Order: sequence, then structure tokens, then C-alpha cells
Amino acid sequence: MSVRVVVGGAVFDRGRLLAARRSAPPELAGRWELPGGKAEPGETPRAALVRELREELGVEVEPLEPLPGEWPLKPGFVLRVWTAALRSGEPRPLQDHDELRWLPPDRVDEVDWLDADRPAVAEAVRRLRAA
Ligand code: DCM
Repeated sequence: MSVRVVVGGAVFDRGRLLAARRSAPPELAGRWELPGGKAEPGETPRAALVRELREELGVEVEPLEPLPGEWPLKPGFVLRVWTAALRSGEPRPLQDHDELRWLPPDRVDEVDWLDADRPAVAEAVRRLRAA
């Protein structure tokens, strides 16, 4: 059985990282993630990220670079993360989320990230600080 890729976006804008609070499913609701979703069969991770953030947040992003690594989710799924720049729109929680926050590097620990996202958030913050 092949593994499905879930693509998350470390979306940067003006030195801050976007965090999204999940509203579902119940076991994940209230925890924070790098927003994104499942790539469709045949869809590239970049294309999936652009599509998911358009659907979920109403914004256009430009994927920049994949972070090294891949993190296990529920059986059959892995998380990969790309950095991305906000190109147009102001993110709004249209689907799957009930709150969004732009976090500066020294405040990323203020939210309760999903376990799978933590290493990617740490790497994204290193890049944000270096930028
Ligand atoms: N997921 C995650 N971290 C993310 C995005 C998704 O841990 N940044 C997990 C939550 C779900 C699965 O991946 O178990 C599928 O996500 P979705 O329901 O958004 O398609």
C-alpha cells in the first residue's frame, strides 16, 4: 500500500509564521498546525499546498522550499512541509480551522502544536530567524 502525503505550509509573511487551530476531528480539535492537507493521486506536493491553502484560508501562496524530512501521521500518511510566502489575500479560517495566528519567532511556543508538526515548526523558525 502506498503512503499518502499530507503537505503542510510554513507560511511566512513579514517575519512571522502562520499557525492554524484545527476545529476537527475531535481528537485534534484545539491543537495548532501548519495548514495544508492531503495531496491527491498524481498531484505534486507544491500544487497540493497551493490548492489546500486557497480552499482552507482563501489565500494565494508561493511554495518556496521543502523542509528536509518527513514525519509519520496516522497509519498510511506522512507529513511533509514546505516553506511558503503569502502572495495575496488575508488568511481566514474557511474550513477545518477556527482560529489563525501570525506568530513571531519568539512566540511560536505559545500555541499547542500537533506532535507531528513540532520538528517542522522548529526548522521553520530557524529559517525565519536567519532570513
Ligand atoms: N496533519 C498534521 N499536521 C498538519 C496537517 C495535517 O498532523 N500540518 C494530520 C491531521 C490528520 C491528517 O494529517 O490526521 C490529515 O489532515 P487533513 O484532515 O487536514 O487532511
